[in-house]
Amino acid sequence: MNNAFSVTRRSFVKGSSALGALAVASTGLTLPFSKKAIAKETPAKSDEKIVWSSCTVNCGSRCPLRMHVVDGEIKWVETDNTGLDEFNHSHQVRACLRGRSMRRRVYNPDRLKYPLKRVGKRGEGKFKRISWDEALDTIADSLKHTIKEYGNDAIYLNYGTGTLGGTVTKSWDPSATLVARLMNLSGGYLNHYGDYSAAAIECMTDFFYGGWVANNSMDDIQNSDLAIFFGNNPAETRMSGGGQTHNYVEGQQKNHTRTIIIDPRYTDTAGGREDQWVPLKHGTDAALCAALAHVIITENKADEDFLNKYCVGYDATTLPASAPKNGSYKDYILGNGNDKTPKTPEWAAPITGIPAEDIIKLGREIGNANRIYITQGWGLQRSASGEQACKAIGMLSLLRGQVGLQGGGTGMREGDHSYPFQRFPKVPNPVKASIPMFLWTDAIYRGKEMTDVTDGIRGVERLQNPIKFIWNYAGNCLINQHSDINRTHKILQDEKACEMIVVIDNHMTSSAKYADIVLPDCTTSEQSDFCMDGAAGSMPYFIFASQAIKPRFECRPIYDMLSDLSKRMGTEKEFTEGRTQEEWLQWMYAQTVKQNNDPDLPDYDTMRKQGIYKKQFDRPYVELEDFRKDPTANPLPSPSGKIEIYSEQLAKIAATWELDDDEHITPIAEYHPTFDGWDSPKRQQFPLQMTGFHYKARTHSTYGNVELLKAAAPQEIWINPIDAQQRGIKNGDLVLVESEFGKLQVCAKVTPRIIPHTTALGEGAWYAPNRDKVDMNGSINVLTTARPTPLAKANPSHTNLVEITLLKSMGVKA
Ligand SMILES: Nc1nc2c(c(=O)[nH]1)N[C@H]1C(S)=C(S)[C@@H](COP(=O)(O)OP(=O)(O)OC[C@H]3O[C@@H](n4cnc5c(=O)[nH]c(N)nc54)[C@H](O)[C@@H]3O)O[C@H]1N2
Ligand SMILES: Nc1nc2c(c(=O)[nH]1)N[C@H]1C(S)=C(S)[C@@H](COP(=O)(O)OP(=O)(O)OC[C@H]3O[C@@H](n4cnc5c(=O)[nH]c(N)nc54)[C@H](O)[C@@H]3O)O[C@H]1N2
Ligand code: SF4
Ligand SMILES: [Mo]
Repeated sequence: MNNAFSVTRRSFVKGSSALGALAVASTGLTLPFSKKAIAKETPAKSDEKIVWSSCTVNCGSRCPLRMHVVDGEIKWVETDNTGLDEFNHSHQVRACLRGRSMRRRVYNPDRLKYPLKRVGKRGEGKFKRISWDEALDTIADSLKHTIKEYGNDAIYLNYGTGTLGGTVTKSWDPSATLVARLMNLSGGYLNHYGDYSAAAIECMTDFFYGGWVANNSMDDIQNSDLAIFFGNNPAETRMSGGGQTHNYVEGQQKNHTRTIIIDPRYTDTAGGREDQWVPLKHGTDAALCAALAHVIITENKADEDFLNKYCVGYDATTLPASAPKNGSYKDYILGNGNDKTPKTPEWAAPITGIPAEDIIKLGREIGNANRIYITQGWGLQRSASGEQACKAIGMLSLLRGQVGLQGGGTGMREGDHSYPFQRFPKVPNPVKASIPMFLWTDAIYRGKEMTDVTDGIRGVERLQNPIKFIWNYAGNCLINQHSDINRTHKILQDEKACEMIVVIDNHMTSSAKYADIVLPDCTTSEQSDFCMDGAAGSMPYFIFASQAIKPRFECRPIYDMLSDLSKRMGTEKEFTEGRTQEEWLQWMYAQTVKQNNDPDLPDYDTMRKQGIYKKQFDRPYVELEDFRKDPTANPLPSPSGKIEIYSEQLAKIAATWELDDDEHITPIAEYHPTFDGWDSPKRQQFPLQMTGFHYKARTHSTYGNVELLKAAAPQEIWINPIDAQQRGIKNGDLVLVESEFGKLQVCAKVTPRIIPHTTALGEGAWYAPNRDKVDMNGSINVLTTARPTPLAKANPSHTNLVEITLLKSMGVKA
């Protein structure tokens, strides 16, 4: 049996905590028993059946779970035990501790049991049980009323990623959900663009590359001589044995690739495997990259042939005619631009907190390496200067001509090989208007004021209606996951503003407490679905998750409940096309078999028994390989067909949008101080920067109610010993964390793993306010700002200023 508690040859790594070591155990590394033993099916007892299921939450991975079911109840949970389990050779897709605790989520006391109608105020959590008929009638009436009184653009599908890994049950992106299918058959709904994950980088790459651009897959690190991780922490954010963390650990070891981690925190990805940790102040990557570029350019290491052939705007040679004469990237770096400031290492040192000599050394390493795998996570772009930071990092890969090469890459976030799978067919949305996803609360109270140039509205110049009806399927962004909880609370209190909120979830979350109607959904264990979309490197796969147990209480699958609702909306025939959920699965699989013409694909029944299908590619994925080979035959979708180091479109936006003085949209990547940044005057009152991070204890808020996981990886705020000592705080003490927007209580983790004057708190803890609105659980969004970033209008969730004070000494030794 392979379980997460096996000791691995890396479980001794320094600096990694218990769950970090266990995460490594789940990466499919060689375990101290023979391969044969691993591949063997764990024998089921006679009264027990083993059913393949899946974990479908949004952790960027996707893991199969083998449910051991006795008398209709899940007794324990195992994971993938198939394949050869070798690096880049059909390795095992082993679940992390969260997935392995699925039983504790399915049988959690917080489970929603019946449809509910709110009887108290929004947020109070007072409900009465109602019948399914009453719930669906109420929703149908409200939908019809909203469409008639206001129009379809007053109906909003809030962001929700709780089950994005499903196919029928897919909760993200919104247009791929069954809720969208239902609404589009009745006239549509208000769209949103961007997402809480990566809105800034998505928006910036549209102008940089002409559309989304990823990177080589992480196993390509085996072909690089230098790997640089800018705020990318796969040991915590890609914990499945199926993908990136496995690829990182194995690939790095195979080639002994020199690895540098750039992060304000010493992460689990560092965890003793790194060659160098370069700690920097949050929000200063663009300054660091400018100084690295200065070293590379002045020491003649820039690949000018590449820059001139594949890009526009590096220097005067390819600068668009509309640009100012001194407007190129090279001019900016060397100090010939309007700011007349050369971006020397000495300039960047006080901004970043990194000594100039370290910047010079790193610049030379990048300048001298042949193949460089530069990768960035999304934490640094979930910041007030997110758009600039992600482009600035991308510039390093361009300067060294790494795009489209094996062992090189784009400098963006890792990509994957993929396996085509037929999804549930979409119905087009007749509504064209689209808001930035982060501005949905604004669209409730000032919808009609929002225009293209003030708020990035797309599809129309101005919104015609405020949001009146919210669908919230498999999401906790109504409250927990959206910034500035106290502000959202106030906006949702007004029942005349947003008139109806429907939440479809498995658990009584803080968002569910704000619903007018709550619909109890089945978990993945209670229905069948195809599951996929995990970051899988060179081995894409899909999972046939079969129903393991009957739906609990009165829970119903989303397909069933919305089919019933479609009857009330008069669209049942179009919604179901006459198929049951099982028949849709058969249909999608038949289409997939037809499209792929892959002799290895088994028939439907065999696939169900087999549980997982893996496709092994023979080499790591290379992003933009065709463009690199022939940029004329394979141009990019950008206006010039090339990589736009200088973007004329951005120059135009900068000239036409309404922006505040501290907001900067620039045609090339530049560093500018930002609101709530390291040099903000607000630091007089709130002297500590606070970044968030995605935490191994949970996937956002999901699994946040599993006591075992809370004990294994407690919620705590990281604080450097220097800052702790100044405040009389010792490791384990209970502290009060306060920002301009709210207060919370949490225990302190006093550790040199975070730089001085910066603190860090894992996002996703369940919001639990006391009477004074002080959150008692360490739920970060009582502290964050609802102010969006300038260009993408994205969530700057990691840019915060706080003060921390001691509440209670716990007498725990450091
Ligand atoms: N401060 C701060 N805030 C952040 C972030 C941050 O870094 N800092 N990160 C942001 C990011 S990147 C993201 S993606 C969002 C994530 O925000 P969400 O998409 O809201 O993610 P979760 O909190 O996991 O909420 C998922 C919900 O789906 C429910 N769920 C799970 N499985 C099922 C199912 O099968 N059916 C149904 N109906 N429900 C199900 C869960 O119970 C949970 O309530 O948070 C964002 N918020
Ligand atoms: N266990 C777990 N895994 C997850 C999730 C989860 O909730 N839990 N969520 C999933 C989702 S939806 C997403 S979008 C991804 C998120 O993936 P990411 O956005 O990459 O994850 P974060 O932890 O927010 O940020 C990554 C790192 O950036 C660092 N960082 C913060 N500010 C800066 C900065 O200014 N510069 C630099 N260089 N580094 C900085 C943080 O300390 C952190 O270590 O993770 C996915 N995986
Ligand atoms: S949370 Fe992610 S890594 Fe963990 S089991 Fe689920 S899909 Fe796999
Ligand atoms: Mo995300």
